[in-house]
Amino acid sequence: MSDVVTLSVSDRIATVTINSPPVNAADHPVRLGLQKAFTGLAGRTDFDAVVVLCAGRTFMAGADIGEFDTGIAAPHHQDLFNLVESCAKPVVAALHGTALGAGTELAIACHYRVADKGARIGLPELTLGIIPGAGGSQRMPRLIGLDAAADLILSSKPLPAAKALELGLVDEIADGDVAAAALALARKLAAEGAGPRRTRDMAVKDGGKAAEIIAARRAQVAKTMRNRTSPVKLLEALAGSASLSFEEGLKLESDISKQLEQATEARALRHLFFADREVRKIPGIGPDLKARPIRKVGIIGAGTMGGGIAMCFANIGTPVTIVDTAQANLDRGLGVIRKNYERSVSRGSMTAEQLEQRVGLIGASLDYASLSDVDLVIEAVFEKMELKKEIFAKLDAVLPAGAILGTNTSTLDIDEIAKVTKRPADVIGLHFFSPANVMPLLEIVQAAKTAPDVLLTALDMAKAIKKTGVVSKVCYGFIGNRMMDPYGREAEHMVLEGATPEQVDGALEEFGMAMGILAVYDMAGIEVGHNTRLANPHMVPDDAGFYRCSTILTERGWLGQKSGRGYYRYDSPDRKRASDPEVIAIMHEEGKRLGISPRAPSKQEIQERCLYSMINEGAKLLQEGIALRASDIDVVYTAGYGYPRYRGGPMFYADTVGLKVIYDRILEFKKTLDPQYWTPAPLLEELALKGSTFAAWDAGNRK
Ligand code: T1G
Repeated sequence: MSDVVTLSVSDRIATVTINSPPVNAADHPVRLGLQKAFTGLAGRTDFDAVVVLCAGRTFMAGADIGEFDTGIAAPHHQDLFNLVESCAKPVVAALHGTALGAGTELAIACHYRVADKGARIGLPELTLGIIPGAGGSQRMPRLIGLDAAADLILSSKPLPAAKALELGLVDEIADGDVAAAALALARKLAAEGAGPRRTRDMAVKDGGKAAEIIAARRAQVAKTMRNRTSPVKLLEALAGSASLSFEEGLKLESDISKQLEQATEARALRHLFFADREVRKIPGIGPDLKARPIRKVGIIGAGTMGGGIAMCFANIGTPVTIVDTAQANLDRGLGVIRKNYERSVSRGSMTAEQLEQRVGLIGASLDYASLSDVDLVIEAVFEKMELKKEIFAKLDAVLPAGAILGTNTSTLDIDEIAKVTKRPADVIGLHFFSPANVMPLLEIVQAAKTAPDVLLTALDMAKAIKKTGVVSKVCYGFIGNRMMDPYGREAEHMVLEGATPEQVDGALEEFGMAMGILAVYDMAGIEVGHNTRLANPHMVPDDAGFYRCSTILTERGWLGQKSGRGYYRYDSPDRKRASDPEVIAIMHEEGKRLGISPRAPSKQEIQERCLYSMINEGAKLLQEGIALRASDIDVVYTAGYGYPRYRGGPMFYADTVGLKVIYDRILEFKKTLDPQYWTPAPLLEELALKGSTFAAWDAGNRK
């Protein structure tokens, strides 16, 4: 037997145990071990039933995702699970933790399933740009029905055990230990002389309505998963479960899986799976470094950001005190927090008692002395350097030794803020994105003197509050906003050249951005960017067209959704954006007044000018050491800026286009547009000219 899969028989019950940390992924050794176990059982008569279980924190959590890039050796998942299902005696799976992907497919190739009450069971393959390729697309409809299977797989969300029981995906929920419960069921089946109950032999109960079910799901996919291939192919495989024999259905599933696994969509999503985890690996932070405890948090500023950040900590049970200069601000801030929670209760995502419990964790005070026992303070006040310095000096005077001083600034120099304290090593940037209680991205800004254990504490804190923490060094705009600058600049400039906001945003949304950038400005408030540029004149180039639309709109008070108009009009109650001919005329007139030569940029040019200028800036960030990895930049954009995950992020996308293609296009833009913006970053030029990629650069720099 292999050391990752063991087989034992006792009292005529066979137990197959998989023990392959950290998640019992179905990698090659596990597959070999399972094959050996079930091949061995086929030749034995000293058992009447089988239990399959996993050691460690979870039942099998899927195929080994890394294997898709290195090649999947036999035994392949489908064949292996067919072998399990063909066992002549009843096979009972004991599910705990998160049974996902191949783990769920193994479970439904077994004949019975017992789940721990906290277990979750799912088929998240679409999040990796593939479909369940180990029989799941054929067995799941047979077990729970075609429509329920489509729902489960399209959602990519794991089901809690109770729901799985309701659907018939599991037979029992264990009262106590799931292994014991599975053993008891195995004994019962053996005593009854029960044979195997093979999923493959079941009929798809709503198979008769397959055509309408699949048609409805096709409409859903077209609306909510545009530009994606895997969901469309999934429906093809599911349709096959109702129209083909089991064997033909497996063949169809296998053919589709092979097509998808190496397609750009799957490679992009696999890239992000690992990139989302790579962000935690920081040079200088070794396994022996200890994070500081965070038992109580202080927030300075009861505004939107401060309130949202306070909720992040209350949500995980950490007491938090908000400090502001005026009681009215505190009252308003606490009121907004309560309203946010009330919305969650009305949506059913939390209970009334949870609301009270969380609100109970959020204190308020006008006095900094109330922060004398906190482990972390996060300042979230206006973007005024003098104000932040004043606050940090006061914090320095009251906070206990070892407390961490965080600032939520999005543009100001954290090194300068740290200078006013006697503890620059304890100062760090914690850049949340609004609304802070919702947006998953957190830019962790490592200042020049930030201590390694402070950085580690911030990374652990990000994971604890369920944020994706990405480390950035100090520069104007850190990673995300620094790269948004050229992206938005080109979008606005094209409006001055004669394009309409709809054309610009439409092109970007067709690429896959969740929202066109001009509509984003309308949502965030056009004055936000405008005021940041006013506060940082050194960052404004010598170009009258630079963010000129934002200036005009801000000066007119047309700030976007909040004023009912910005780039668009928002007259309907659902705040749906509508074209505003007056704004378009104003901007086109302004373009002429500035002497900007009119252009009618094609959809492709709109995408190239916005996306390539962003990529060029990203290359500069890598070169300057602001971002540690190109893949970190991809995480920032897919977690915080609505960049489509199925494109892999801006730097992965650049590799798929080809850096030389991008480099040549930038040189063309240098000739036809404002040359000050279109000089290829040296790193982009270097990689393009030697036919390399950002991925190779990351690999070469992996410490
Ligand atoms: N393959 C390879 N490595 C994996 C892995 C997997 N499936 N799942 C986790 N890891 C690594 C991860 O990279 C990290 O490594 C460590 O385990 C801990 O993970 C044939 C084709 C299970 C909910 O999509 O969702 O089956 O960074 O930090 O937060 O039809 O991991 O420490 O070096 O995420 O507790 C389908 C993916 C695969 C599940 C645990 N399965 N994993 O979360 O820990 S495709 C999935 C997760 C498939 C079949 C198809 C989560 C988790 P390192 P972690 P966690």
